[in-house]
Amino acid sequence: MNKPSRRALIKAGIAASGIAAMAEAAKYYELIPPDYEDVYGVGETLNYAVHRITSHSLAREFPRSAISKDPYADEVPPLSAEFRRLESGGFLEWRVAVDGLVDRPASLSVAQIKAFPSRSQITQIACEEGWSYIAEWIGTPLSAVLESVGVQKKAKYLVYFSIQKDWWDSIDLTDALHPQTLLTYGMNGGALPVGNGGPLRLRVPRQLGYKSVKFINRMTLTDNIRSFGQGSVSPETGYTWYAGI
Ligand SMILES: Nc1nc2c(c(=O)[nH]1)N[C@H]1C(S)=C(S)[C@@H](COP(=O)(O)O)O[C@H]1N2
Ligand SMILES: [Mo]
Repeated sequence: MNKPSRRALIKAGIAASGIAAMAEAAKYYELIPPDYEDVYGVGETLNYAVHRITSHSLAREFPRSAISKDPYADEVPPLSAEFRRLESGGFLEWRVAVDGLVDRPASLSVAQIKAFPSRSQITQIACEEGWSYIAEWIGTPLSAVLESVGVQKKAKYLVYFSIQKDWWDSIDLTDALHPQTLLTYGMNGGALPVGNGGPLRLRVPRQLGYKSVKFINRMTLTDNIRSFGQGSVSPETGYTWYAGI
């Protein structure tokens, strides 16, 4: 059977019976976020599905003159002795593992990440608690890294982890392959400061700040996001898994 076009389906759905049809469409296209079971599940599903079906937009990029003077480094709990050891070695030994549904699992150093094509962009990072700043982020499109390891067709989500215990998150492949999703190692012309997530931070400018996880040391591709709880630490504290802006 040919799938009806998503837009046609949604238009018909909205005309016919609104939310119920929309929810059916979301199910049909597997647009159910991993935190759908909590109190706000229906809302989360509709929000995510609508974003995915109707917009493939870019996050706003700003001129250099808009860069914030003082990029706010949100406080993180004291970092581990292992982190401090890697930091004192200039992060030469830092590795990011890329595994799961890939043809060639890899363990990449920061230098290897820097050998990919680099891109910089000036975007805003916004915290759900109300503050934000604009910075130039320098890194490599995550898509380049994913291409190099050969993401398997059945992969649907990227789950990414921080060296910081209990910090991790996930995004779907639409966002993982989005041209503005960068694995960053630089900020405002210099190295990415530790306070802002150095040596490696995943910048996901199409979503709220908490999806931009600092100190990335592992990324895994999966088709089974349910095996990762609600897909993120955020839903456990009441924030949505999909935090599109
Ligand atoms: N590893 C890690 N990543 C993290 C966090 C954190 O505590 N640990 N905080 C998140 C939240 S809630 C926000 S709003 C941004 C803050 O980014 P900033 O410190 O550059 O302002 O980082 C996100 N990434
Ligand atoms: Mo935040």
